[in-house]
Amino acid sequence: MISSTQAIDLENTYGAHNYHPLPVVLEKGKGVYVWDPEGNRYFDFLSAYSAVNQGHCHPKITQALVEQAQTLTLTSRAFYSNVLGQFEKYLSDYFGFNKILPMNTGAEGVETAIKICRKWAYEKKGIPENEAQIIICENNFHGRTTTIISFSDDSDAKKNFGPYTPGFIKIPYNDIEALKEALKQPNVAGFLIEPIQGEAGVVVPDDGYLKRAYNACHNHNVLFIADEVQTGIARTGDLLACNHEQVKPDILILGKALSGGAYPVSAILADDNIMSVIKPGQHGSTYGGNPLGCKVAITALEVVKEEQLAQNAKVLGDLFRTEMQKLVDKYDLLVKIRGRGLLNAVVINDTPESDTAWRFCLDLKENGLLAKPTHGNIIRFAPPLVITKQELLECVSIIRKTVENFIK
Ligand code: IF1
Repeated sequence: MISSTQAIDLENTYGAHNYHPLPVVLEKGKGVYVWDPEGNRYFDFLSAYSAVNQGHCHPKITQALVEQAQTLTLTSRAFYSNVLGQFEKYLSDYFGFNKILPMNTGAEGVETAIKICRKWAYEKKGIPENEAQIIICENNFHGRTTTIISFSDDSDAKKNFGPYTPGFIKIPYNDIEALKEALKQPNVAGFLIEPIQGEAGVVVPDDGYLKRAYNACHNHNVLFIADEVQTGIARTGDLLACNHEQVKPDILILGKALSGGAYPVSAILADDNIMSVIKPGQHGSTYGGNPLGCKVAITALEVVKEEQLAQNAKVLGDLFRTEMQKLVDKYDLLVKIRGRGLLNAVVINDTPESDTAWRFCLDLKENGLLAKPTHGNIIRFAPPLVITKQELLECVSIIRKTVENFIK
């Protein structure tokens, strides 16, 4: 066993410095809790950016992983497997789409959706080849591949990674008139959107925005593509964030908690009229649809239903925002609490350039709760959806204590 200091030194010495983690080392996880090598226990209020909705090391998911790992892990798609079709049917019935295309990471899912949208535009909509445009939103986060950062407006994610992929039209988020204006442009193929913007700081659009955006897209024969990598799998108090407005996206992108944080699995879901544009040999990946990931994902989704995680996220999310609003009203350090279900964020009363939110997270860590700022002065609060009311109220007490003792 190595100490926290040793673990940090090793990462700093041998790892690329592509992150600036909070100074805490995690060695063990169970449910809503994680422990460092020294045995200190923390509430995990990040859930690996909503990949661990089912809680750390869920016994049912772990058992499925172990059993399949001792049976067959990877076949490639050169052959069929006995598990992939069952996974595809399970997701088809679970989410209500005819077809599933399995990948591994969320970014691969987004890239796959972009490719399918473009191919559909050329072969079904009749847009001239290489002219397809996809509308995206300011302050988006869809992953870190070269095409995806090509339409990012985060200079850290984008600078010096050019030349960039063309074919994207940027509009403000939550602005239906801007979308309608962009839809008048020629060759628009799709609209790629996060139903709630996660990295931007848990930005929830106005009620009705998703439905109006969906209708506007369909009035122009443009695909509505929902990136639910972070908002999906019960995180926002419904199975999908799009469900809050009864919107069924033309292409749905899932990842993260699709496999409960045990193994990378992502998937793109669409109906036959769209997915049929993909023919053999036109897309795929070595691990996409592997039996191990499929078995883990089926089990992770079973847990969501069996433990009613969406319902729990809705009830405890409302309670969390109610309790946090009391702190916002009482302490000027906290400006606003916002979110849906158990995807929430608090805005700290300082500039995005300040280190106030960072220092507040350091104090939260000392008090036994792990969270991290998204941009500058916004702290995301997203515990595993298995959290109990008692545990949630204990976390509110930790946040309250931290605010009371915080020296700005
Ligand atoms: C990191 C952010 C969150 C996502 C949405 C696609 C992806 C993500 C809506 C790509 C991934 C992760 C990436 C991770 C941190 C985290 C993150 F801070 F980067 F922006 F959650 F907000 N669509 N988000 O949120 O999925 O390829 O990572 O599996 O890069 O540090 P991925």
